[in-house]
Amino acid sequence: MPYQEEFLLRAYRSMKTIREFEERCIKEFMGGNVPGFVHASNGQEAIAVAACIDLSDSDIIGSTHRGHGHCIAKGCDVGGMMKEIMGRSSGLCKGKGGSMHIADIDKGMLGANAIVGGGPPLVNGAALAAKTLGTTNVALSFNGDGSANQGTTMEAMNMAVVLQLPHIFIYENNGYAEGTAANYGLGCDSLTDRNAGFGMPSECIDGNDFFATYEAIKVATQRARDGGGPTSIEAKCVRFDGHFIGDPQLYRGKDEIKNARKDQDCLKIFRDRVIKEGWLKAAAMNAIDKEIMVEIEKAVADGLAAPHPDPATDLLSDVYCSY
Ligand SMILES: Cc1ncc(C[n+]2csc(CCOP(=O)(O)OP(=O)(O)O)c2C)c(N)n1
Ligand SMILES: [Mg+2]
Repeated sequence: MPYQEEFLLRAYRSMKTIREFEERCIKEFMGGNVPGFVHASNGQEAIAVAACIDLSDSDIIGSTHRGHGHCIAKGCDVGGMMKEIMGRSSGLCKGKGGSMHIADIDKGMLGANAIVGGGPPLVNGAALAAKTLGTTNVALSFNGDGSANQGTTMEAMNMAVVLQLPHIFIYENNGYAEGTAANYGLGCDSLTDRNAGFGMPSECIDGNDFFATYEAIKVATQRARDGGGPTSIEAKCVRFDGHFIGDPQLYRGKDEIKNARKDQDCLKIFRDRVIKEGWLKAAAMNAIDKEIMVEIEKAVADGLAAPHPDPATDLLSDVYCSY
């Protein structure tokens, strides 16, 4: 068996936790329990987990506006995240960040980022710190197909090549930037070829396939740890929900999502593969499913019961930080 059972169970647990977390966030948002905007990443779980599963807390990731899955895959506390999304003072960022600004430096989670293309320059900083300090740490940025067109993203790719930074640029190409299809918004046929033009190894893989994604990112991560510089990985994937929760999605084809949920569900694909290969038993995964449902139920109950920040004491704190 090419993978340890413990590794496969951990991968499944992480992906399934993201799926249930997102599906529950959608429900709670629709029920009026979540303020602000929420962008769910259900459908894209395999990429987050494949990218983060081998990382340590000293490896850094930078996320996007669609960042819940990246946080969970990097080890952020699910209860603390739910409280944060609900705007409670015991949330991971004291309820002041919400869905689009979750960060947990102790876990190497530099932050979600509401600025499209805002992440890669920050992640370059983390990668430069690793290189300057002579560690073997790596830094990964998650990017969308839409953010690929931002100047900040392209500047960051160029600088990562020039400085040979240990930065892996992961492009989650879910086919849309808000309501604009990637085949309209990208002025080239292949994001992978465009990124190779910056002078870094560049690969395109099926992001619905956990194993293909894991193997590609593993090679890129090892290259970065060995001083071989940055890599671009484009992972083709599917966004199961709208751009934001509540998006009517009138720009998507009839049955597009129904068909994607049937044929391109990374969790189903993972389950089918590990059962077919005889690597895991369905019963072991079903048991994990049950544990996750309990964990999510508790996260929601705790979140709803937790206090909001107190304007009298919390409004003006954390505005500046001291070094
Ligand atoms: C600098 C900037 N421009 C525009 C927006 C508005 N906006 C938020 S998400 C988004 C689309 C991003 O698409 P993509 O990078 O493909 O990520 P996805 O939503 O598909 O995960 C846009 C245009 C923004 N938040 N920041
Ligand atoms: Mg996109």
